[in-house]
Amino acid sequence: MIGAVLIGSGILPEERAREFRSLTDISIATGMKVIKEPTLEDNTFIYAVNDVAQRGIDIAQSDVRVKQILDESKSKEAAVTIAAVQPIVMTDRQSGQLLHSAAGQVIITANWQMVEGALYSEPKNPTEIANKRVESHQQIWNILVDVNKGQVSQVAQQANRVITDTARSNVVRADVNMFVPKALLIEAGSEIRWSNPSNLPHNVVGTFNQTTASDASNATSIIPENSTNGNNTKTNLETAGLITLDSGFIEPNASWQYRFDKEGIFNYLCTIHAEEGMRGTVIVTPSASS
Ligand SMILES: [Cu+2]
Repeated sequence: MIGAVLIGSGILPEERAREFRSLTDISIATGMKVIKEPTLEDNTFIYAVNDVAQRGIDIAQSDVRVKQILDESKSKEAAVTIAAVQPIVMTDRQSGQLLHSAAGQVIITANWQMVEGALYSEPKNPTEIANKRVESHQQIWNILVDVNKGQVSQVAQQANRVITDTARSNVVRADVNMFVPKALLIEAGSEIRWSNPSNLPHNVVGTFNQTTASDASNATSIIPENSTNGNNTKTNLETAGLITLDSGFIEPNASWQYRFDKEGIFNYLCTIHAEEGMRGTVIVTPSASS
């Protein structure tokens, strides 16, 4: 039995990373398992860090309190992220045995935004919202489950985070821990700049799917497949009309920009804060001048 289970409340992810110690006799299986990709119709993203943690999602989703959280979030047209982050599964190198604790943790994040007090649910052109007041709300719930007993042991709601800003044309603010605005609709040939006014690094990672938004609604891949396993070469992804974009770390007060030359849909996330639901979408329509 592994005793060291990190429970997230009040600890920033980067602080958790600092506490990480490599264990010489134990290896940690990694690889994000994507269970549901977000689509334009249902902006819910579900992933687990491993098969055992994935059990926590089913356990949580059958709980009455969790069902209520998800229903309320959907009624706000929030972008919902469900991340099963515990338990970590480890392999004992000597016996080859898999070890994990019974304590599972599922983090549910709902992100919804308002422009001039009206719910921002449909992505808009940056020029339409420029100089307007944008409010971004994020609500986080920590669900603790017992993966052996199949029960939810605790549902804890964290404080609501709010970021208020004046929208700037073609700029997405990468802040703690949300992208503002979370979705934009632009014409091919436009450039978007992600700027980081916070005191933490962020990144922009995802797959740009070169297809029309309606076709892409059922086939967007937020996690580049070649980042989770080495089976897909970049060439295969490119022939499929998929381009992997990775900004690298955007340090505090720095920014990163990208010009979208073709129509398509770009679902992305900050991999550092994925479990906190830090993700966004850029929809690129054909250029009006071509
Ligand atoms: Cu981030």
